[in-house]
Amino acid sequence: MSSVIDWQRSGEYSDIIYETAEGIAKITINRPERHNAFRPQTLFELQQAFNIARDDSEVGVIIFTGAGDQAFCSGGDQKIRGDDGYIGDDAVARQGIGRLNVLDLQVQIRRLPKPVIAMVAGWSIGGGNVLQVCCDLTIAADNAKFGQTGPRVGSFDGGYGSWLLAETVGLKKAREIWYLCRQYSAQEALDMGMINTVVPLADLEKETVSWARELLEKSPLALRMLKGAINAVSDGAAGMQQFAGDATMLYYMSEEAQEGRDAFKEKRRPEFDKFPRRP
Ligand code: S0N
Repeated sequence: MSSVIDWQRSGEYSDIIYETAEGIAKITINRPERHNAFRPQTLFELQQAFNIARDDSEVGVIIFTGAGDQAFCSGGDQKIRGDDGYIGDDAVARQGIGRLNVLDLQVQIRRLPKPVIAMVAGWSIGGGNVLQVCCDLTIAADNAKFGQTGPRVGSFDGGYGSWLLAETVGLKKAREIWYLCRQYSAQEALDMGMINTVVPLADLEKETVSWARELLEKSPLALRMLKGAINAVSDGAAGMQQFAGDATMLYYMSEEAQEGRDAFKEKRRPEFDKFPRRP
């Protein structure tokens, strides 16, 4: 895959790469020897990188991908799976306690008020596929393969991995994907509505960057509100809380709300009469 944009790398990470260019952040899982399976450390670093991208006002779109062209992500690293989760090398792990911290990352991607595009080459499997389902858009290479493995390897994701997938591809298809653990080509994934487009592997980054640039031309607040609105329905009260927070942010930006703040600071009665009581 040739690079179509001058990525600038920053930060010190062992399991991921964080890069930015032209208002786009690219976050790459960098464990190609395990088909980019994640371990606790990978997830800590991903959470940090997504936070950096969220806080960077220069960044409008995030591309999430895996290193190399063999895998986007193959899910939890089964080689370090203990009896109650994944065993890292942090203080918690030293007490023999496992972690299931991919769930935090899923929520973070859903809540992040900027579009996240999954750029998928090769395997998108298990918890890796759940991550691409959580992303706003997915651009796949023609060598991509998608699937869940839970009932084969002794795991399942009953959260976003199940019901968000069902919302995305329909209940019957979601059951088939999970119950039978089959693998699906990029074209099949496109046909079932699990991804947005398929391109030749050589064009994957060019196409993804082109989608990102198109997004950057759009109103950031409109994109933020649409992401919140679309996710609010399936995220229930938590989704509404996020959407309501955005409504508060917009209200703060109005003269009407600022009048309340200013009146308090100036120790006077607020003059709300000057604002219309809208129909
Ligand atoms: C992807 C597969 C089908 C590719 O097969 P292929 O092409 O034949 O390659 P391999 O030779 O198998 O793989 C190349 C090397 O990569 C290693 N590797 C691949 N996947 C993993 C993995 N997930 N963990 C560790 N290593 C992996 C291979 O072992 C090989 O290296 P060597 O030769 O050195 O051994 C095939 O690789 C495959 O089926 N992989 C396993 C896919 C899988 O089952 N993933 C885990 C599914 N479960 C989860 O993701 C957990 C879900 C989850 O995270 C979660 C959900 C809800 C609540 C909590 C959690 C939580 O656990 O946190």
